[in-house]
Amino acid sequence: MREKGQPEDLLFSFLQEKRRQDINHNYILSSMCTVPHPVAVRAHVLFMETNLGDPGLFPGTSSLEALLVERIGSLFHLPGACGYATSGGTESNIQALRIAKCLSRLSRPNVIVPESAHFSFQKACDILGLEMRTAPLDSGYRMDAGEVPSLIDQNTCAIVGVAGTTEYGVVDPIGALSDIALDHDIFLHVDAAFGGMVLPFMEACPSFDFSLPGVSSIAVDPHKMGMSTIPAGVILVRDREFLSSLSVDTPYLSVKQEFTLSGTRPGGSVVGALAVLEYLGREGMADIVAGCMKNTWRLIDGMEAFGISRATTPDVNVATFEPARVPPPWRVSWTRKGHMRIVCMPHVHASIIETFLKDIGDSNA
Ligand code: 0PR
Repeated sequence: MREKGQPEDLLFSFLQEKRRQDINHNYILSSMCTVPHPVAVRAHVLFMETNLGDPGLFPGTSSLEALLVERIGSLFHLPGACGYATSGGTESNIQALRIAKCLSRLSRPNVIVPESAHFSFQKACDILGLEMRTAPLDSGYRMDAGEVPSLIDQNTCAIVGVAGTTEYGVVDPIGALSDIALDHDIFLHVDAAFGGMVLPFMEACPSFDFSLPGVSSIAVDPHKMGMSTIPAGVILVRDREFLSSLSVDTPYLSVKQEFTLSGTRPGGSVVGALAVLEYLGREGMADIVAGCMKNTWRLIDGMEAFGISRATTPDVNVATFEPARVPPPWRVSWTRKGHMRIVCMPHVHASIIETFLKDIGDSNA
């Protein structure tokens, strides 16, 4: 490190130069994150130095984390749901499988995930020593629930379904998975990291939450469609005992036990997540989601007018297409099957979609 410190103006011109190298959000069509809502930024700054890892020192912040869990629990049809704020979908998914493993007390446990599962499940299985069994998808890229029972054996500790898949934006048949989970008495985790902040605000949406009796836990990420600052995820569980199964003693903290994965945890982004929900309410969230869905359909129609067909019809604001030329500086992403993927996040305004369509039309004419 430097022997003597650098003057602030020099330092910040260096930092600003680096920041300019980042891609402008006006061209980012590949991301499930977005520009945070201004109230999230304001709340984040207010709670910048708070640490949820030692909640006894920050009882006000900690009560806001509890309120966030309560708000999302009600949204997911279980007002008394327990949970806490994680660093995002990866941590929530690891914790869900950790709970399932703990509760099962199996020595060689396996879990069943759809082929479309996010790669965080690979990390979770690796860390937890779980065998990962993959269920195939149907022609619409949804988990084929009919194939799940044949993958279950006496060592299966969890089934995972995804509500809003990363690549194709579809919702797995969570209702059918709930029935299977109840029949076999197996933990069912729903990864709604993306869809959890979209589906409840749509006029008609497939069931994916605690209204289905077999659903044991849900992951949802305010730092995706919840427009909070990063990092903000939430894991919710049906039964308080599920989280208690992960508790460890924390002898010198202001609380005596914790069940989180991270120790030190930011309050800023968590309060940011709550601030967005409180400020917008259901109506405001529904307006944002409706706008994103309108843009998704406009994009699909526009691309198909150029002869670039959709790969599938999504349930949420993720559009996928047959491959086509994408001119710079646009940033799209590509699925494992080679489809072009565009996420119509709140920062991807209608005018951005029109400019993108014009550029695509010109370069694929
Ligand atoms: N579950 C699902 C369904 C996800 O889509 C993601 C991330 C996760 C879990 C993991 O969440 P965290 O990344 O918060 O731990 N999905 C995005 C993806 O892989 C993450 C992302 C976001 C990637 C912004 C790129 C990007 O620019 O596509």
